[in-house]
Amino acid sequence: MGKSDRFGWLAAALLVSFASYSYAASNTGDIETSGGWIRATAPGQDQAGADLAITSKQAATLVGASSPACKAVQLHTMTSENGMMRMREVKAIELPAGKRVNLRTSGYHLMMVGLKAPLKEGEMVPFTLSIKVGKHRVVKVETTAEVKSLTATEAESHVDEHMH
Ligand SMILES: [Cu+2]
Repeated sequence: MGKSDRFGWLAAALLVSFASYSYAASNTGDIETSGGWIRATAPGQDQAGADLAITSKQAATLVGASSPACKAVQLHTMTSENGMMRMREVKAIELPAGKRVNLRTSGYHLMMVGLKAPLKEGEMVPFTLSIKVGKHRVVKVETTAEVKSLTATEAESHVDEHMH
């Protein structure tokens, strides 16, 4: 092994350890998502509400989302007004440190707007979440949501019944 080979090997080892260090420091490893699902859509349906659980080790804020399956993804909140479920867009959803936040049970959902194709049972839909950690940094977190059948028990929630 010549001198330059040895240097090359050392540089490679340093690069690997630097890469794993910067991954840990990016904090995306500190944010976990689970249980993403969307109800299958009927032909012609333009929108769909997706549910998801997010756990962040540090206090963070969900500030946006996108998906290649639709034109835009909005953060929606749901409230009951005179017995009617209504939803509106919000700019941010708080993710308290160490707490698993289930969007739907917290009164939120990801609203997919402008679906490019009907969502069919069994499909996995990719999402990119923009999560603000600390005051200035926004990390991108990749996740997926499974499309469940139109008759899925979980889908019999008010998510799809509320009005715009
Ligand atoms: Cu909505």
